[in-house]
Amino acid sequence: MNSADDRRNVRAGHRNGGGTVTGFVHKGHSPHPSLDDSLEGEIRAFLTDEDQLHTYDDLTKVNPVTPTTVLKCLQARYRVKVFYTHAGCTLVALNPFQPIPDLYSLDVMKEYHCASQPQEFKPHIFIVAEEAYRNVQGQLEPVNQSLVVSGESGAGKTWTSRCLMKYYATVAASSSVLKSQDTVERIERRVLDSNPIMEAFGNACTLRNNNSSRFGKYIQLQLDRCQLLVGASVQTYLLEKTRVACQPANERNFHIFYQMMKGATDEQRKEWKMSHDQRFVWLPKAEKTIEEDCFHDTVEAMVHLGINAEKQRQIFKILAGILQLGNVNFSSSTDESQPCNLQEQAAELLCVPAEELQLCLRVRTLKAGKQSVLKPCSQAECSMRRDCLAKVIYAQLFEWLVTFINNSICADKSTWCNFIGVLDVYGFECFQINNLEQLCINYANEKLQQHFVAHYLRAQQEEYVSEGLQWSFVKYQDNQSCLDLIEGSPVSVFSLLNEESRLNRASDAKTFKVRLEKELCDNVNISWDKFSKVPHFTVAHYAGKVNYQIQGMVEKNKDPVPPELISLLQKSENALLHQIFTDREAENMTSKGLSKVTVVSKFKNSLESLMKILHTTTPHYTRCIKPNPDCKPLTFKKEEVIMHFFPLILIMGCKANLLEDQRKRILSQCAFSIQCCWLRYQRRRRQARRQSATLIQAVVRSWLVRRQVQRWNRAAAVIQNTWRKWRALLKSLAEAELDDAKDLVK
Ligand code: AOV
Ligand code: MG
Repeated sequence: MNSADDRRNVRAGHRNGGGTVTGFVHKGHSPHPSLDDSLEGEIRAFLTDEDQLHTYDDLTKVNPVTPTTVLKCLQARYRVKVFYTHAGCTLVALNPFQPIPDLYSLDVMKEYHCASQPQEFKPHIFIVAEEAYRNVQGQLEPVNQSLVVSGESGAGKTWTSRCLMKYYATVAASSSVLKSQDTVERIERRVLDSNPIMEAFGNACTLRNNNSSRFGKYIQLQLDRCQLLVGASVQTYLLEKTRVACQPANERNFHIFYQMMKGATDEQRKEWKMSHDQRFVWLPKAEKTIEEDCFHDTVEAMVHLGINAEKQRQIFKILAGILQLGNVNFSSSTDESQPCNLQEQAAELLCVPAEELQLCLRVRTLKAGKQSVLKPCSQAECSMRRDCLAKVIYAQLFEWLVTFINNSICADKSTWCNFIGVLDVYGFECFQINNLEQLCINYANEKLQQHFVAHYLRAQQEEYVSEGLQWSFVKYQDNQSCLDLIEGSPVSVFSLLNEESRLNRASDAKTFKVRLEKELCDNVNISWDKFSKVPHFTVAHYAGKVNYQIQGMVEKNKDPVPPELISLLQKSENALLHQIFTDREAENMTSKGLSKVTVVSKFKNSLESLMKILHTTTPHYTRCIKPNPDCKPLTFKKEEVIMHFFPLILIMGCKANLLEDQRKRILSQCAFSIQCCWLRYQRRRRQARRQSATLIQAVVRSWLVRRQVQRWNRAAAVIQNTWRKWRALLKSLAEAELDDAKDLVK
């Protein structure tokens, strides 16, 4: 096409409102010629002035959008204490790691809520909140909304979720009150009070975050026809119950134990057998956190939610019993006086017969037909049974609490018609040793990333459709293949893990490893280091590669609970303990112990239900960023930010110093961006001129990619083609302008 044709097309596009876009990707394999050296100089003229970077409210508007400019922009904004920035349809929230006075005040809430165009205000989490709130009513019919908060550990997800809940509790406050046994409370208060309770029982101090959520949470805020908050319901995911009995080095147990230790009255201490100087094996002394001072707040929140004094007593006695259980150790010698004494104390607190507890921990019952054989356990087996008892009690207690909270805050279905969901799940995790918990967490993140990418691209597409444009784009390489590897059928990591768990072999780790290597050897997303001393497999996730240790994975997936332990707990005279092991939840526990549903099957099912809900709602994404690994106030470390921000930059279509497979994804994204820009060009000349910066940015991006991947002929062809068209267009635009000017003069 010559420049005159281009010019005509531009004008025709202007008149007709656009045309069909044909693919930009050159299909042939022609040798790629070198690009014009003057390009860099020309492009520079359009680049964003670095001094002005902090003024950019949207990262996609920075020119060019490269990791460097995006980082500089975020850093510049962070320096001037601006913590929120848009990134297209996503909000980026930088963690200040210090309270920012007035940023979340009532006045600020009102300002955003009452504004006719809140999106024109400075970026803020309240814009997202308000947009969802206005969307809920819908133009034709009400549409449920979901606010998805993502980011790595310590990035600020839980903080942001709390802000969102406070916002709705304020702007959608209703006059409805709920009456429980002892209290009459406004519903907003109760919904907010669910937070301190769940955080006390489900959060812990880790190396990455002093208040790290060790479970995922999706809370639905229920709104009535007048859009007033009338109730809420909470769904939780995969509590890290292993923490009760085993805390990683320099990390702590759940906050509630420390709160009890610090906040108990003398009377309570006596009842809980917890003296001031008492040492508990399961309460390692790591860095102190402010959360441990919150016992009073936790108890107050319990009262507000209707957990009466007697129930509280039962709860705390169970927790004290768990702590005592942790001090029980099993010597191999015949001297059993020390463990017995401690076991008695634990039994007393758990209100179970001491001899039976002793027997359950030390002797295994083997069923042989109708007969039972008793077999003494080894020292290691005894410890495992003790840990298992503590974990199952804590996990069931947590579940009971969540059910109680739901009963207390959930409105009758007839009183609400829409909801706004807030999702706060654990971020992507990659430690030195990763196990089943990390596999599940990262699998959840893969699912959410896929949802996010689809949403982001759909948003772009809708923009073009609304402008009356037909378009097509190079398919973005999504993470479906990684998801197939983890959860797909017939063969995947989960399916093999489940099969091995069902077969109950003695050498399950070994056979699981052999089967993984054999049956998934063709999958590009999984690899092995055959010479490694610790058997593991490596999964290439969207956010990077993670090594998963094979040892112990099958056992964790089975999560067996000896049936003797369940029967023991059912005999407890602690009414709550007795109830939680005999009521509805206990139905899942067969007479052989917990039912055979494996951990990954349960998690996969609950995640699928969550995804179903997300698919039926309008999503709003907030990406929280942790600006430094040490949680230091107002400190911005580029290396830290790029590492965790990368997946978002990737989807914004930038390039970085990446791994080979990630480069490919970028390339396809580049081609997509170029097409989008080209479309805009064709649509309207004036609009196209405004958008030229975006085109340049795409060209720069492509050019930079090309420099890195010279051997990719296709990339070079795309770039060259775009560049040629762009120059021709600029020329034609200049000529068109000249014509227009001449017309005007006439
Ligand atoms: P997370 O939920 O993303 O981590 P949090 O929400 O617990 O992270 O945030 C970590 C800490 O950062 C909080 O305890 C606050 O001290 C601080 N913080 C976060 N956001 C803000 C803010 N907007 N203003 C002031 N301080 C903030 V994890 O639960 O570990 O994935 O599993
Ligand atoms: Mg959290």
